[in-house]
Amino acid sequence: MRTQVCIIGGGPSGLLLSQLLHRSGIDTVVLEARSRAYVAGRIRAGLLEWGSVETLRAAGVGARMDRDGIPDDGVVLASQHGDFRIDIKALTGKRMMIYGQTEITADLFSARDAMNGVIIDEVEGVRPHGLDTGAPHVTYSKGGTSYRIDCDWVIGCDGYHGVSRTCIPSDTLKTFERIYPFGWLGVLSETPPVSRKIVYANHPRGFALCSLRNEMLSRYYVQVPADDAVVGWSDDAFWDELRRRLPDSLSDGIVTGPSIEKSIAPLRSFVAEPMRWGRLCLAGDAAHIVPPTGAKGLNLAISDVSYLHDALVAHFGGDDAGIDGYSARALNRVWKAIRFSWWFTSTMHRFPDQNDFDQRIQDSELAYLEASAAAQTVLAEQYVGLPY
Ligand code: FAS
Ligand code: PHB
Repeated sequence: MRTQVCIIGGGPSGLLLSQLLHRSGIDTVVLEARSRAYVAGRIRAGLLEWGSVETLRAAGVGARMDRDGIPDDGVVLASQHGDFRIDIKALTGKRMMIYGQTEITADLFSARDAMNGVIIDEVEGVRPHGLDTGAPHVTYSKGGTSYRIDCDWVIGCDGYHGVSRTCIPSDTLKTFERIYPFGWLGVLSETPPVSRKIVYANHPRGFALCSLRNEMLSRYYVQVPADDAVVGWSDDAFWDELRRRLPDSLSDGIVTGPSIEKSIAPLRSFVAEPMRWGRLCLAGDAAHIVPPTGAKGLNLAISDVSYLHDALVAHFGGDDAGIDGYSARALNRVWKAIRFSWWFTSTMHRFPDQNDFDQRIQDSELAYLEASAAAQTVLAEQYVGLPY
């Protein structure tokens, strides 16, 4: 088989890149290790920057998002000393969109099918070759048969545990990492959300987050120790802990119900440089991971894909400036989101070795944010997403 762009990984990054390139007349093949049902069933992100909204619309997959998504103009920060709202739209002129990653994946699968996009799932042993030549190829197997795809470019959209990043020589690849000593226990429940606003809560017992997917689908998180196990958390224990960490004005309004999804996600900050080596480019979680505090993971994947789409269209038109500048351009935006997510995580979470001084520092950071339009603008422009 031959194609112009072979994409390893059929999550949001790979599917969106395939969709954008196909609409621009560029041939792609997506290789995905898991089944379509598995990929479609993954419950992850829920909050889109405005740049992501515009990119999804440009890809022709914005209709359901515009119909079912919930535009979000602000964010609430809470602590033991009360809560306050930051008006993102008033400060930046832009808004966020609450729309689950699961829905985005479904929209992308539908669009790919409508265009007869080539997605080969449940593949094994994917291996890129000849990345340092002008004629790379990718081998893989499926159902016991081996295959080869000759291509012009290989794009690693295969997430943190994928194969692509390992193809960059160790004397070229540099990684940066911060592992946080806690995780997020997340619950999805078919209950009315306690607030139509997303609420981030700092509490001496630990961080909590109130989010939603729609009027009858709530998404909540509480910080838990890094070695905690979801089996130790009954639904009642979760609801009790969530209430303890929220101001009374919110905790009194929590409507509980059975969890339809309950899982613990570890938190880390991670960046791999460069995001290009020869005819290989990395995008999304294959290149970077952020703690979900700033809701940047999926949004960074989308900006990487937007840059790559523009660069590859120009490349196939004879102009290599975009692809030659892709890694530096993507990393410039990635590192600003990494910093913001690190700052927000450090401000809102309880660290195991934290003392009273540290709690006072967090309290004063929130008090300054509450009182300062300048401080709120700094948070708002990063939260809604820096320009592409
Ligand atoms: P993905 O990991 O989504 O997709 C990579 C794909 O590549 C997978 O389908 C995998 O099966 C496939 N693959 C891997 N190795 C392969 C191989 N060798 N061959 C072929 N295919 C291979 N982000 C937010 O913004 N907000 C959140 O609240 C949030 N919560 C998260 C919770 C969890 C538990 C996790 C893990 C992530 C969360 N994220 C969140 C981040 C998440 O949404 C990612 O940023 C997003 O899925 C990135 O998409 P991809 O880059 O496509 O990577
Ligand atoms: C979510 O709705 O899942 C969500 C919202 C905001 C975050 C992280 C996750 O910062």
